Amino acid sequence: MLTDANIRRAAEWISQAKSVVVLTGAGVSAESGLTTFRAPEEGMWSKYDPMELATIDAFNRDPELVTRWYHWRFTKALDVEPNPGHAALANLQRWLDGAHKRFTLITQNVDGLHQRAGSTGVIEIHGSILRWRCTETGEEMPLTDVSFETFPVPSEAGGLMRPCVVWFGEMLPPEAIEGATAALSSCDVFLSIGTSATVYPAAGFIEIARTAGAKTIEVNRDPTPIGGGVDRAIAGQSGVVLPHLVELLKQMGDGRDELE
Ligand code: BV8
Repeated sequence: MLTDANIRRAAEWISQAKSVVVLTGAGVSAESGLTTFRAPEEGMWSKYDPMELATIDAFNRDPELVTRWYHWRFTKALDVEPNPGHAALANLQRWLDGAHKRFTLITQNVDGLHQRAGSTGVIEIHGSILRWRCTETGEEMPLTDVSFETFPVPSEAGGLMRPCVVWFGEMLPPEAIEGATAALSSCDVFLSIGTSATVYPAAGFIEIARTAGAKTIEVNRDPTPIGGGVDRAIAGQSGVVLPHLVELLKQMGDGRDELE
């Protein structure tokens, strides 16, 4: 079906919604220049599979390698800028807030770009590479308080510093799961954006929304396992589709001036 018709339909559903939940994945940061989990990386990291590195086993086996990988990732994340897709989601939140509708952004991304674009109350279900913690005490601190003079980074308590991300095989933060589940269970529109919908439990979030009776929309560059089951599948880049969606909301809105 024509993408424009799909985007218009999605905008109509959002304008009539009382509660909107968005789940984003690495694809939303792709247009900022951060590679996704499944696109091959260039340079020295091209020979490594992120799915292998993002594990507690990899960290225990080679803490220097994994620490260097995260140092390289957060250095890139801090070097790039949020893209129009991030900005559109922050804009959408302002519009929905202005219309006294609920909006929840759940992200699998750990790069902090949603927050830098102005999104607030972001549920980081896989944590953040901008916070690190001691493996011994669990004490968390911002990246700025961690010294990367040596790899791996020793902690004061005699352990190592690790990023506050959820590795494969690790539990998601209970408060993130609670917040996400509460929002999903009471939403009437759910958007899955820039994710391959292959990592659980996030990939199962759409089922919670569907069970709650929500309209489901996917915005993704490539086909995914959930594309065949959503109410509207919009093929395209989030940095192009999302600003268009917000533009249509402006036209539908009753002169709300929350949209910049
Ligand atoms: C858990 C943080 C249970 C780190 C990440 C064995 C043991 C335990 C669990 C499991 C197991 N086997 C399987 C599991 C479950 C496992 C899982 O789901 N595995 C998958 C591979 C099958 N899940 C877990 O382990 C989770 N924990 O289950 O714990 C438990 C219970 C009790 C006790 C102990 C444990 C933890 C999962 C979290 C892992 N951490 N990240 C880091 O970032 O370094 S996941 C990682 O993948 C990232 O967060 C990433 O976001 C996420 C998903 O990937 P996507 O975001 O979707 O990115 P991807 O590259 O795949 O896709 C990008 C998409 O964007 C593509 O479709 C592309 O087409 C599209 N795109 C590209 N450009 C654009 C675009 N779209 C739009 N516009 C564009 N411009």
